[in-house]
Amino acid sequence: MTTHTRDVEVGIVGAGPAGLMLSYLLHLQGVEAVVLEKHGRHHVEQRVRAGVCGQPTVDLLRDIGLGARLGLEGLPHHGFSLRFDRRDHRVPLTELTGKRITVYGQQEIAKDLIRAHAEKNLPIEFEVSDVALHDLDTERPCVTYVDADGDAVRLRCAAVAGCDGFDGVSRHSLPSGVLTVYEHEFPYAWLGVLAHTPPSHGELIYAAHERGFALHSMRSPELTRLYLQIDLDDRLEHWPDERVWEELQRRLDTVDGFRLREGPLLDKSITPMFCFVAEPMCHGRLFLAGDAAHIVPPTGPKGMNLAVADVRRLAHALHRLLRRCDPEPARTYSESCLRRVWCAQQFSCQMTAMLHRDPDADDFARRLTLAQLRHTVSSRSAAASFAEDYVGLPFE
Ligand code: RFL
Ligand code: PHB
Repeated sequence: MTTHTRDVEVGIVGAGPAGLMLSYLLHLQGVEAVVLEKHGRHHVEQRVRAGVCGQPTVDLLRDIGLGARLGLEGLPHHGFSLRFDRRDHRVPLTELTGKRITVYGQQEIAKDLIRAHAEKNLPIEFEVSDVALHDLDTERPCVTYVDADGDAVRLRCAAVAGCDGFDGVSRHSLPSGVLTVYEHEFPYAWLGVLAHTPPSHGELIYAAHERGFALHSMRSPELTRLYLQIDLDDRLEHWPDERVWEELQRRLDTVDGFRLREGPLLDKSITPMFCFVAEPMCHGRLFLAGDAAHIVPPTGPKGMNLAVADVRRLAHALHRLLRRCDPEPARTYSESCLRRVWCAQQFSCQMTAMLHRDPDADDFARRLTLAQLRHTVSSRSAAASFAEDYVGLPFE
């Protein structure tokens, strides 16, 4: 097999929110990049994942001219409910913080970014395989891969961005001993479903119930997104549609007779609840961003927003490094991202522990959790602090 050689300033592995956004931000700063994605375009545009965008993410999409569809179809929310003791306790986000969240699916952001790439002829190579990173310790790292036509390619770069998520190759390409990994696993998972039925409530509902956590969210006026806490070793085949609805109805039940609108389930998947941070987020000319470097439990909707925060910083750092010969922002990239990451990690873990039923907790610990929930909604300063963390830190 012959190997074609190509030159590009930045090779980006992964076309999730991190990789696509980085490529577009680099383009806006005149830095050329190529995105390499192992899946096809259809898969990337249909994958159901994040739903909640913080205001910094929304503002950035608007600032770079990609906010039009989000403005029309995104659902702005000014608060959400914490439901416990079979009652709603509203957290008025906007009243407490002046900010809001926007419900707009991750795959819609992917579609907007992919379309913007197509309009400007920016390269995204879908369906690549055998991606491998080389010479990361030098100023001329390279990425080898096999393209969709089966041709071997050697991409010579000035920097490589590992935006290939938790299961990607980038993080594992670093020499052993470089990374320190911090991990924590919760003893439960989430079953997520997408239902073809209008939301049953105008806002998100996070329900803490003695049978376990449940979440009512949405994607559009016709699509409801719902989650259930399940056992860590549970499997999809144990959750026929009728059982999913029965359990959701039980956990979201209220004293005044709340009922979910039921409908056909379009998607069903299981997500283990775990956290992970790899430090540092760069080595030589490889920069990790998004889920490739950190996972936060999705209870506090932060993962995609963190990925966007990382690449905003990375685009600036790479521009300074490659166009201004200024290595300083690249040198401090990891440290400054990690500050935000640990803050989000702390919040998401605390929110997870507060809302889920821990199978290993004793009655004393359960009482403490209930006290924490009550305090969060009854003290204005506690609610304000919670709301501030939930909507997310502004980008510097
Ligand atoms: P992604 O989205 O995983 O994208 C990585 C891309 O890399 C590709 N890839 C490769 N390509 C080439 N060669 C290889 N060897 C490759 N290996 C992998 C993959 O195919 C993929 O296209 O990572 P990225 O870009 O860092 O984005 C992170 C977000 O996807 C993630 O943090 C969020 O989905 C987390 N998350 C949420 N975040 C929020 O901000 N708000 C939310 O409401 C929210 N809800 C959620 C979530 C995550 C969830 N799950 C499924 C974990 C709800 C759920 C249930
Ligand atoms: C979602 O709609 O997928 C969603 C909403 C809120 C979360 C997590 C996920 O905290």
